[in-house]
Amino acid sequence: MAEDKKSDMTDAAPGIPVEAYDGSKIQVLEGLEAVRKRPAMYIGDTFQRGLHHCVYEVVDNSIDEALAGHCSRIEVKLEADGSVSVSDNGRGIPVDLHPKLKKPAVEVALTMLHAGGKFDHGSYKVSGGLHGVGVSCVNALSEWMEVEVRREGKIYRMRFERGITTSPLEVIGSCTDRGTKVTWYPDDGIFTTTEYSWDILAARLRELAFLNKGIEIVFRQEQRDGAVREELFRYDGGIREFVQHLNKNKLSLHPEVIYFEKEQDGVSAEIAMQYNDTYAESVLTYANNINTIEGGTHLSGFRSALTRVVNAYGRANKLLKEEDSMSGDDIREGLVAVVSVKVPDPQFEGQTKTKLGNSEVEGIVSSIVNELLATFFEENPAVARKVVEKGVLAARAREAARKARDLTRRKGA
Ligand code: 0RA
Repeated sequence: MAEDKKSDMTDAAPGIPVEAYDGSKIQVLEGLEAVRKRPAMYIGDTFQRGLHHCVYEVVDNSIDEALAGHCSRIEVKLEADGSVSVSDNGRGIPVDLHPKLKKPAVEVALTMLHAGGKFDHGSYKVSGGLHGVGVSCVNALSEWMEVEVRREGKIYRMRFERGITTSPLEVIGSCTDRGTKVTWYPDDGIFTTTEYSWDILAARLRELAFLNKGIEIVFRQEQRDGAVREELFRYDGGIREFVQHLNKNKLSLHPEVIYFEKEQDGVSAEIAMQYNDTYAESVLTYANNINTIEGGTHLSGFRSALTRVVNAYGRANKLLKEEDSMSGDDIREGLVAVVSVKVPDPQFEGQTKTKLGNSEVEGIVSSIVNELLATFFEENPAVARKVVEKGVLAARAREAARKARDLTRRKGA
């Protein structure tokens, strides 16, 4: 019986040594086996996407440390040997022994599935990644991984191969700073490519910097010839600057970006918007730093409140004729907006799991937009007037098009 179990594991997870194990070892091996057997279940796929997804997964942990207020700088580095590292100046992953497992907390976090964050009571993970699988999955899918923790004056280090501890936690030096550095080399027996794309990673790191204002994210590549490529992302204006970036090659209708943020019932919402002179709508939505391309409750809450507030302002200020009525589509012509919410327990639905399902979020976002967009309009009447005028023009154009269509059809009959 025991023999069967052993051979099962070696078959399923090649490269994992079989030895005598205790309870937590079995748990680790079973976790590793599951991840290495069906990696796509955990990271989406084993192609370029999945490879890059692993970087996001590790970066998310540092983003969480930053969102908890303990870290201001994150560095992502493509090393000359093909490995990648993510370091931060946070508190450092705890190294004290887990009372039940009798292992350092950092080892638990990096080797046990779904262990991430569990030892940090009182704060919830905000980012969590699209799949939210944690660093232990990335570890399982890496030829090797090393972690360096700087805490309480000491530098700690440990090493893993394909998710298995090969060098236990040791002190390798002293320091005066704090932080965590995770370095790994993806397993080429798992991934179809182990080469990172500068552009793909840079785009996501820039996006994360926009979504999390004030965090400094440095992206570096050390080339074989010693040359260094580096880009720094830091946006103190957050999604306000994101909207400016999206509008940079367009003519904007008003110079100032409309911006507001509020936390209500544990959900925080941040909204930035600016109209341009085109007719296209470009509303990007995020939930916990994930681009919800299928939309969801935050988007519907935003849309309904936007329609209501713009119509109400137009009527109250006599900018709308009795016969005029602006539809949501009219009001979103030429709109560039970013809607970013942070939700304690996000439910992702839809074909690609990029649709926010939490029903409570719709009412929260719509009430925030109702209140704060109305306030913004009262305080910035020149902007409000331009928004209403643009919507009225769109409504009239729509009405004229409908009439022309009807007329053409009647003539044809
Ligand atoms: C839980 C508790 C503490 C730190 C972290 C998690 C932490 C995790 C990661 C992952 C990447 N970088 C990180 N930085 C910190 C600290 C608890 C304490 O010091 O009191």
